[in-house]
Amino acid sequence: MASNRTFTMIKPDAVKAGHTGAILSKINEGGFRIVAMKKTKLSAEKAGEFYAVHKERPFYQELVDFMSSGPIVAAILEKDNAVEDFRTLIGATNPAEAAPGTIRALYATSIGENAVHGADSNENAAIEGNFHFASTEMF
Ligand code: 3AN
Repeated sequence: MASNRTFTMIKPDAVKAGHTGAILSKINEGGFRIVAMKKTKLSAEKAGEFYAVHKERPFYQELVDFMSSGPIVAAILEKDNAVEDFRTLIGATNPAEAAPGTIRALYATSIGENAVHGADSNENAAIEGNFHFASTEMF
């Protein structure tokens, strides 16, 4: 059965460009309920830990440097079929390939600086949510 929770981050590029409010509106209009949310900044060490699964990929260091370059907004979101529906709402990793109207089509500038993160499985959604939030911060 599909889990009803996913995990997202509004990435440093989108926060810096002032798109936080617009992206939260899209999330709201998409029918997601906010379970937990905070604005924070990842250290390079924390960003490296979060993206450890990509350690062997050529863009790993670039990704860690970018994700620790400025504040992000992290959130746990709730909706039926949350992981899949959220990935539909954000669009393809490469904004040039993202469907019109998706968050990445609207706000991402490149494949590396692509405005938002969305968990890719129920298992990772739970791991990533627990990485950023204590259970006492989830409502
Ligand atoms: P998604 O975030 O859509 O699940 P992944 O898991 O393939 O995409 O990649 C994780 C993150 O790594 C992306 N959100 C993006 O910021 C970065 N990334 C992916 N591919 C590249 C690339 N070719 N060059 C630079 N950064 C990349």
